[in-house]
Amino acid sequence: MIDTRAFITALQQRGVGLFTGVPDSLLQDFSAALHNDLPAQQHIIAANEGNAIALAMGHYLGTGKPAVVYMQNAGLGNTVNPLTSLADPEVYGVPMLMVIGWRGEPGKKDEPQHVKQGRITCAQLELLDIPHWVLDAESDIEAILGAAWQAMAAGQPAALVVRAGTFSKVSLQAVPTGPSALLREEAIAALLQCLGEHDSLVATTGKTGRELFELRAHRGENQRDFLTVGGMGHTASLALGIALAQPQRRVVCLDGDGSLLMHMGALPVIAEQSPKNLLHILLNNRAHESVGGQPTVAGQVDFRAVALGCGYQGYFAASSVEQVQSVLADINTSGAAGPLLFEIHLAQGSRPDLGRPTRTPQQNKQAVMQHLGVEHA
Ligand SMILES: Cc1ncc(C[n+]2csc(CCOP(=O)(O)OP(=O)(O)O)c2C)c(N)n1
Repeated sequence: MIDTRAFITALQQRGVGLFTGVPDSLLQDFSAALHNDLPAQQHIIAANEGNAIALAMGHYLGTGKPAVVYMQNAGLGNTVNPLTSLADPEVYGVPMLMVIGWRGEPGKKDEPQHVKQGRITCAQLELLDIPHWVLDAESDIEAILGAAWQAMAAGQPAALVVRAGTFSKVSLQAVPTGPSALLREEAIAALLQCLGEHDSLVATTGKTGRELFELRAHRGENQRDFLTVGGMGHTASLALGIALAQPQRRVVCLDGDGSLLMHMGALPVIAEQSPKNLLHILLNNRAHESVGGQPTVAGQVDFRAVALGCGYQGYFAASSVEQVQSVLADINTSGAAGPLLFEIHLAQGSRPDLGRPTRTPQQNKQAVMQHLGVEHA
């Protein structure tokens, strides 16, 4: 196993003064050590992986030193444009070291949304002409970093593809919490009590969908909610698509703060389309709870101002089961026209025995389309 702190020190000794990225469960020890040990200006959790590449470029322009950009391989897609159109040696030629968590590595069991991405990760890096090395518990860090730095000296990004179980355990030190004691699962359970049979639910990537799946089963109800198992940050746009296609039906988007921040540009577009039937619920625990609890910047964002400033028709907030139910009851009786943002302030936390959806994504799609009354083409 690689000592996580020793690895970070080795990077710092090579001149790395900025670590930026989006957290990943496979890299959670690495990001926990960065969070615990580094001053805030040396470790910046970006809203999405493409932003992190750009931040690393700016850092290089200002210091002449490569930054480290970490991510789950699911985030590689978000980086492709700034990599090919900016950092690439055929454009500006900017060195940086990408540290990529390898979910769905071939031969290892993983969830459906990770299988293809895991299979193509190294081939994607080859296609991008990014020199890369696989890092695992047995790797010789000095040799690999030496080779990576040599490659970067030519003015280009390099990457480490990190296998599960590579880094030694580091526990994340307490992150700032909000005033709410409500847990996400309690909030979703309260919502389910107030939503109607015809409402269409779209849940964001991570534990939200997993909890919703189990709560539906627990209530003895048919699975009908779109779980958005991948594509973090796109939940609200997906919900917009359904809402516009089925204006007679209420569409309820269960979003996360990390997810909403990742592609926040969706908000004014949703507002501009003004779907009266869209209820956008922000489950705000101020963290990437599903992958280890690393903080987001959501605690310092005034989402009321954001939503209304983008053109949403209304904003509501709650931080207890009673408030969730009374807000929903008000929305139900008033028939307030959307798009509405309903922010639920949460504490961090989830059940250790939380399961995973037992239906495949294809089965999920079919169940959703059946609920929406759409013939499956
Ligand atoms: C593009 C992309 N980057 C990163 C991930 C890894 N990931 C899965 S869930 C998650 C956290 C989501 O945070 P948030 O939306 O706040 O929901 P929470 O987990 O707190 O409920 C992350 C970072 C991913 N699936 N896709």
